[in-house]
Amino acid sequence: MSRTVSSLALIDRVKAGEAAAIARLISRAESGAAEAHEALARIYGLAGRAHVIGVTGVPGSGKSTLVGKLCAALRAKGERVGIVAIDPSSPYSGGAILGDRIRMTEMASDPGVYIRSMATRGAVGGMARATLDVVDILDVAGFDTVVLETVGVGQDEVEIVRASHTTIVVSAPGLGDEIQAIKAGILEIADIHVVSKCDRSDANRTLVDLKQMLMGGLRAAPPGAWHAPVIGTSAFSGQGVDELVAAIERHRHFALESKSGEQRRLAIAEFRLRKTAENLLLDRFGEKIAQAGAPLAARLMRREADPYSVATELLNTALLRETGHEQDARSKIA
Ligand SMILES: Nc1nc2c(ncn2[C@@H]2O[C@H](COP(=O)(O)OP(=O)(O)OP(=O)(O)O)[C@@H](O)[C@H]2O)c(=O)[nH]1
Ligand SMILES: [Mg+2]
Repeated sequence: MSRTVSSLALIDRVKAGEAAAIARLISRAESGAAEAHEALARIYGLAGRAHVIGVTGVPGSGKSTLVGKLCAALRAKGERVGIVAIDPSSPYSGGAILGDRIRMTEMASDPGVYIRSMATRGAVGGMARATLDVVDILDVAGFDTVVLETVGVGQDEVEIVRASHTTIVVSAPGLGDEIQAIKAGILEIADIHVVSKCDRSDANRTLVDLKQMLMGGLRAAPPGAWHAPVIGTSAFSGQGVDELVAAIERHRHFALESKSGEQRRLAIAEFRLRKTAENLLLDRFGEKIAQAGAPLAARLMRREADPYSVATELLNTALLRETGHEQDARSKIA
């Protein structure tokens, strides 16, 4: 019989960089189990060293390929690299998941690289909280850089990638107008723009278009603000990868030394607080709400009550029960 190791007991092994312990603690972070809360709380206190890089862009823009190149360049500098890939849940990019996994498995034979795919499906609301816990686990495990790859569609993905220290938005030549339109919404979050696939003949056009699009924003920027560079890369020829590594390093220093970098770290902390609180709220009340909800739903169905007042009543009941005023709650509802 194998005894379950407590999450707290995994911490020292995670600190020692033991892959099996890292994988285990990550799974517990993903599951959101209450047993892991104390361990994850300690992990938070130990983390804060790693540089977190978010990579986003529309499906097929070359993010995973670029992350692979970036990872190799950072490895060559002696850095250990953690990669967290958030699987795209949008149906039109679903086909790429398997390919990514295979490529990532190849990279994973290097002990200085740790790769984890996280599924967005089913992780309602909890994905952001889990992802940031996973980043901390990798940080504590000694990975100098942690890269988060998410598809830049859907608010959740965009919010998560914003919770990184340096955000890279990848644009690719030759994508249709419809796709470019989705992209417009995420351009503003970039600290660094990458135009991928610069081995293609239509890449120059994309570079020019993107720079032109960004010109307006540049004029409005306050003095001392970070100017997001536009870097053309080719994963095939290796063009631009060193320039990208240098830009990341520049931005890392900027983020550490500037007022706006501090504001960004505060915004990340606020986001994290909100997401964790939302999770705890669901953990505590989700089941109670489901139980107490059935009779109220019947009233709603018969249109004897409206959804707003019934939902308010439901929340009040759950809250009162939680704080031990069950008797009060019952008499109020009766
Ligand atoms: N010509 C050229 N093709 C590239 C380059 N980088 C990636 N590709 C191709 O673009 C396609 C998509 O690459 P991925 O790296 O999987 O793109 P992605 O953005 O991670 O895709 P999703 O995760 O599905 O959103 C693949 O067929 C790659 O071979 C490049 O530098 N040049
Ligand atoms: Mg990918």
